[in-house]
Amino acid sequence: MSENPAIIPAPQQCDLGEGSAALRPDALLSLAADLEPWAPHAARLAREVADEAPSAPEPSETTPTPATVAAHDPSLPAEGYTLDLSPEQVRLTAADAAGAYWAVQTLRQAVAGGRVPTMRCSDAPAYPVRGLMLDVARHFFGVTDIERAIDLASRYKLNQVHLHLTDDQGWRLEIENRPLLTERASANDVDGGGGGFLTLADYARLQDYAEARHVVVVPEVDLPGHTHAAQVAYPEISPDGAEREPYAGIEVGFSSVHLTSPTTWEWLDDVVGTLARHTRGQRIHLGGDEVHTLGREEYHAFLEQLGALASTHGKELILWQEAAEATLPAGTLLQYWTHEIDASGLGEVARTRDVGFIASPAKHAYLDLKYDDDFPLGLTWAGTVEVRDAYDWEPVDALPGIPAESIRGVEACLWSETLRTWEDVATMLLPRLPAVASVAWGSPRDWDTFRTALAAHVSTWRAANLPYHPSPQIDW
Ligand code: TNX
Repeated sequence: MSENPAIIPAPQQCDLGEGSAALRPDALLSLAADLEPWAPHAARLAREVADEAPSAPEPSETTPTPATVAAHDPSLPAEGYTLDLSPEQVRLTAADAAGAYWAVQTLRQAVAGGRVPTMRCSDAPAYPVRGLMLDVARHFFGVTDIERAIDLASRYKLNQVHLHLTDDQGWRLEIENRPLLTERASANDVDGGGGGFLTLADYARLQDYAEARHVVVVPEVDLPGHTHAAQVAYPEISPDGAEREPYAGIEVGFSSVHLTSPTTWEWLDDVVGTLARHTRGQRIHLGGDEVHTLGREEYHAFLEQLGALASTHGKELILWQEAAEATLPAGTLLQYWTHEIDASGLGEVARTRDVGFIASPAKHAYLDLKYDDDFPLGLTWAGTVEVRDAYDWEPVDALPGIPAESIRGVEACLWSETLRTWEDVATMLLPRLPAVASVAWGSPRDWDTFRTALAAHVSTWRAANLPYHPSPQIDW
């Protein structure tokens, strides 16, 4: 047996054979040509891997070019693939274009020094929704940084990047008919700094970039709370109608829009309508978390009307777990994040309503929490999250009483109260994002194999200029 290749997330099944073979650029290019008609993004990635591969020996009589096959096989599970690598052949089959893309990501990781081990892998994700959330509201991160986050997500086979676009401190997306949101409510952040926002053209460009990596962008406008910035721009949607100054603190739960006024609902129609018209994916996230000023009934009535509005605009919803007991449109996904609010009713909701769950339990998946108490960045409200905490957990055990079949996904969340630069973001994501991605893929978990594989990934992070935290849990 050869040494385990450092593939993260670990494939469902990989059998290693004897020895290894040189993976020459010409083999990758021929694979790319086979992929082009049905998996063009995978073809592009294969060409990139060919460019990255160290120049291998010229083909000779003793080292023939391996035969390449890239075949579409719809009988495989969604996003699934098989890879069969040997000195004689590079054979890839995939259920769909996404599966082919993930297969090439695996191939890219398996190539060490231009050689691939002889191996046969058969792989598919356990969960259809595998996400990374980035908070661009507390501190703003623009197109370049978001593209970097998309890149990192797709390297680790995550297929969703969720952008938390609005919060008390700032509004970060242009909205049709509502110019004051970006004119008056975007130039602020947690430090009282300059903030920023995405134009709808930026948003389209980000979706192009994501699509080319088999990632869907899910935009979040947080409602009805976390809306102080929106009320700075449009005081008429607030409960008291009063003018407000920008907020630069990190308290939560104090703001809410006026829940029932026609003025609020006209504004909501512009906001939800813009999101729906400009988002290519099937889902938008409308928040629903931490509204400490509201009564239960008025909160539920608001969400029910909001759900109907999203349906009118043709989108399905994701909401934070607090929304669970409202009557929501069929197919809504609820995002579980904390055990600190009463979660005892969620199992019942899962069993009796047509909703699914995304697992983002803070103790494992909140990558804005500190690695340890002395870490300079991050929060500690749910404790600290070392690499192993992010790796060693199962969604069904972390979500109280929710049946396994209701769990549709796993998402890592990165809130940005304490994160100011891309370097801060990358340091929080690496090496914990690959850990949560392993849970999201449903990889067979083995801590020692994972630690060894992580250490082998450092060279690729260095090559991509990505800072990481040298956690003492890993032998770097
Ligand atoms: C909780 S998660 C929040 C955010 C904070 C985060 C910090 C959630 C739905 N609300 O507003 O930024 O904790 O970890």
